Amino acid sequence: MAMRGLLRLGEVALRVLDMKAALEHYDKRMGLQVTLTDDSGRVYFKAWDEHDHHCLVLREADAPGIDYFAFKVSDDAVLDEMALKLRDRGYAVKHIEAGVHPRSGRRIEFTLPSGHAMQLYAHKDQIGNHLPLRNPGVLPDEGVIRGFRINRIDHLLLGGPRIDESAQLFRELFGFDLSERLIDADSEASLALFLSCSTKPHDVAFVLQPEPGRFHHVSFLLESTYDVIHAADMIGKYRIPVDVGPNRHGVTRGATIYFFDPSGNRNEVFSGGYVHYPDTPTLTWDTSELGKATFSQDNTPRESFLTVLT
Ligand code: M3P
Ligand code: FE
Repeated sequence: MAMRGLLRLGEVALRVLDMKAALEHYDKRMGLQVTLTDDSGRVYFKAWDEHDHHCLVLREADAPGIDYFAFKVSDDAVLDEMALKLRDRGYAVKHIEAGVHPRSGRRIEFTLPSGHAMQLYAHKDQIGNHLPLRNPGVLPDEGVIRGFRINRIDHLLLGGPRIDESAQLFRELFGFDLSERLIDADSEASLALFLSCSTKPHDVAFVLQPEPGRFHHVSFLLESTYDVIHAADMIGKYRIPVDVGPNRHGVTRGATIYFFDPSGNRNEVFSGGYVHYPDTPTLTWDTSELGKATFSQDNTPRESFLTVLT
């Protein structure tokens, strides 16, 4: 595939209040696999169909929320290229040596106008997706796909101010497309912006919030729409707090369910959505159809969905 530059969301680092409760949620219920617990007590997870060592890092702290997120890039040269371009635009760029983040090559880190720490890295150890690389077949051994049957990490939604500037950086520097946007029907101000570096409807999104560095949700891909119902059944069985029950987004057209981890961080599992290409026109929603944009099966906006962030 002719893909160079930023490839995908590769890692999200969240704070949790209690690691034991977090393990019950992310490992036992969601079915992510623990690949490492490091000396500092951080726990690293991957989804079954990912090759890289981890996609989620949890750290115990006094308040929930996001420490940083990281995109994987196609090759090492991209890191220097992007560091130069970021510096040209006035961003302070921190260089992180290989190995500081376990099983990872060197990284660069900078802070977005929305207040979020973002990292780029080109290398992370690949430990495999439980299938051989030669004649892989389609199903790993029994017991590997468990819990919510999550295939992989997919995207995240971040809350903060100056979302137009953050989106501009992704478009102009990182080559992302603005796939969709939600604007105020009167002022036309941006309320949410959806950005794609792939054929997915979004890889990252921003929602306008007064406070910088807020976390709305991290989302994981399921194989089928029925798997959303299966996840919802488990969420009910184990009394996991639900934010919004099974529905379909107008934005991105994904079938979705939102729920909270024991620390109040929002998670999403979803399936489907349209295919985005670089020549797909940007879609615009406005607040006169906020319900349809967010939850298209009942056209009803949810107060908590718009206001609860960590
Ligand atoms: C998603 C998604 C908003 C819609 C969010 C959509 C904030 O999270 O996965 O499609 O309106
Ligand atoms: Fe989402």
